[in-house]
Amino acid sequence: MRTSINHLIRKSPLLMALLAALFSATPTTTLAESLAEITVWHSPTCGCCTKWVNHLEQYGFPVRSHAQNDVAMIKHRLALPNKMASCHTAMVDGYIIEGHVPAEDIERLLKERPFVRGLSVPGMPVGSPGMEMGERIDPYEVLSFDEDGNTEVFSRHP
Ligand SMILES: [Cu+2]
Repeated sequence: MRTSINHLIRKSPLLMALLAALFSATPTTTLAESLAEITVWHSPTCGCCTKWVNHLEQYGFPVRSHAQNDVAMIKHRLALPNKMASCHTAMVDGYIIEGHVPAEDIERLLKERPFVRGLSVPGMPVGSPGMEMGERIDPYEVLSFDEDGNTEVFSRHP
């Protein structure tokens, strides 16, 4: 009897240490899958564009942003359908991102890789990323589009 208790006591610290090690073992931290770099063109005076860039960066996208006056020229060069146009234009991994598209939609686009030219939030709806005005959020749609300007609803917010 005595020996068995001694045995247990003698063993238990080891057991405890083992259990502690097991339960405190932090899962091997895997680095978050790195997001593709987004190139953004916007006018140097566009405040909401800069806010949208901040939104992307906060989400984890590396952003290369070009402040330039002639953003229309970029839109033209990328053959962006006119009715998709908004304030800033971006490219990520071959897709055009136009206007205040939420970062989560861009991430989904890059995962699903649909056969489209890109995503757009036409106009500048209040409450979209970079267009915050207090509590106000106007419902808006993120559209995917092809070269000819055919669109489909990619997501709805809020
Ligand atoms: Cu804007």
